[in-house]
This record gives sequence, C-alpha cells and structure tokens, in this order.
Amino acid sequence: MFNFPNQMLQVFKSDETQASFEKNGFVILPFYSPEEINQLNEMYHQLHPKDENGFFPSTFSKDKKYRLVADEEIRRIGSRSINQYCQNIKVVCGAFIVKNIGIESGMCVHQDMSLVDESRFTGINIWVPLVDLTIENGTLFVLKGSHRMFPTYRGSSISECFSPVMNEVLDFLEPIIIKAGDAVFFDQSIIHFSPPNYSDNIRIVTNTYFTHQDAEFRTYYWNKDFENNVEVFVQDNSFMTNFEQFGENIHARPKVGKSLGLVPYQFPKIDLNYLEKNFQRTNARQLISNAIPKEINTQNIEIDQVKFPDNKKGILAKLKSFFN
Ligand SMILES: O=C(O)CCC(=O)C(=O)O
Repeated sequence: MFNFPNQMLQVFKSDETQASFEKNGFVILPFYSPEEINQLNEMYHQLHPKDENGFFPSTFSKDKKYRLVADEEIRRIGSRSINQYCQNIKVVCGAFIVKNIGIESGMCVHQDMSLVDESRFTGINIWVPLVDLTIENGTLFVLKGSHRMFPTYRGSSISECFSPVMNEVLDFLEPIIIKAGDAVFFDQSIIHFSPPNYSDNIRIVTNTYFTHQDAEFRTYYWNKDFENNVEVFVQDNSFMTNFEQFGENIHARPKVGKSLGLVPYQFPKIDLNYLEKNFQRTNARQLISNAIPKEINTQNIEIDQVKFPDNKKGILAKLKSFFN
C-alpha cells in the first residue's frame, strides 16, 4: 500500500487550474480550434479500420499503423494547447475514442488502470470531443473528488474498490456537457462512466495521456496465488501505443515490461454508506434513462452478442443491471 504525495507535482502553469484539478479530479479548458477539429475529423475518417464497432479506442485496434499515426498526429495537433496550459510534463500517447451508434457503445463505471507510481505522480487524460456532447451521444460522467478517496492499484486483473456499489454509484455521478473542442483534463483514478451513443452520428473523442516528466510507466497485475499482493511492472514510454493486450487477454499477465516483484495490497472497498457520506446524490440515473430511445428493449440484449474486446461483456452486463 502507499500514500498519495503531500503535494502533487505541479503540471499546470496556472496555480488556479492546478488547485481546481487537485480538488475535483478534473478541469475543463478550451482546447482545439475549429481548424484542428476539422483536421482530426478528416484524419479519423481516412484512417480508421472499417470493422470497428461499439466503444472503440484506437489503442484497442489490431491495426498498428492506425494506432501509430493516430498517436503521432493527435499529439502533434494537441501540442499548441498543451504547451499553453502545462509544464514539466511528458505527453505519452494520443488516441481516438469512438462511440459507434448503439447500445454496445456504453462504457461501464470504472477507474483507468494505474500507469504511474501514484505515491509520486499522477496520470492525466486530456479527453476532447470533436462533437458537441449530450447525454444521448454518450458524454462522460464523473464522480467528482473520487480520485482522492484512497490510493489504489488498478488494472483489469485487480478487483475495483467500488465493485460492491457498481450500480449505486451511478446515482452520484455528474455529466460533463461541453462543446466540440473543449477538453476535460481528468485524473486517471477518478471514477467515471459514459452511456451508449443513441444519437444518429458516431461520437469521436481524442484522448491524450500525459504525466510529470520524471515519471516512469508502471502497471499492476494480480492473480489468486498472489493473495494480498500485486505484481508491479516497469514499462517503457511506448507502452500505451504498443501494448497488444488491450483488445484481448487484458486480464492476463502482461507480456511486456520488467517485473519489479510483489507489493502488498489490501483491496479496499467502498459501500453505499461511504458514497452517502462523501458524495452528493445527482439525477444522473434519470438523465441516462431519459436518453434511451423508446424502441430499445434492453431486456432483449444478450451479453454474448458483444464479442470484442473481451472485457466488454462486463460492460454490457453492468448496463443491463442498471436498466433493469
Ligand atoms: O470516451 C468515453 O466515453 C469514455 C472514456 C473513458 O472512460 C476513458 O478514457 O477511460
């Protein structure tokens, strides 16, 4: 187990932005110009593989060229704003995150996998929609302040701290309704969720990952032989773009990186009482329910209709339990 640093290393040039990010776990800032949005839209339509469906980050793609070009270009186009807002950082990965139309594009409540040693550093996503966001097209919902509940090691094989309240947590989330080109900078450990895209158009977002310039990549893995320990791996900076296990085998031991051995972990859990005490109830469930078109009968959706990636079976299962 570990503690968060007493003070986060400053990565925003503005003290006010830094303070707001540290308090809430996210901050919203204008990011892309209309020209940059056009360039990114064009690039996406030229490059993306035709067999994508559901919720589809380019980092999940088997098409390495797509992953690499998206990474390079998203970082290049984003650098104007990143240089304006940030300092002492390294920008490690750019990706598209696409929600195709339909119920399979929902993303369950989750925290992102740990990618740095969070006793010293913070992993941050710059999540920028290329369309105006609505509940109907699958905007992001966050549990404000949840990034600092307590320190966690996170990865697909590690049980999540909110697993006992996977369904209840929806009643405490707040939607982020922003315009095309505005960015949500969010701490990877914040609890977040996005409902399916029921609109008539795909929802394209770019996501750029950065962290403090001194941070090394770390990933964490658990299996039952480890009991109350997790295995730590050091990864190189190309991990996000070169890791082949996001789309499949995500629960398996990483095939890349160097093991640093086991560290103790107690798998902390929260319950409804904890949510009530620490967070405000919102009308998120109502908003998400209202966005479901009448013709969709969620009872009829079979979980194994979702074939790829394998962890999405869980996503749809959780969405089903939410609708019922
Ligand atoms: O793009 C989305 O709808 C969700 C993105 C997300 O959950 C993530 O980047 O971790």
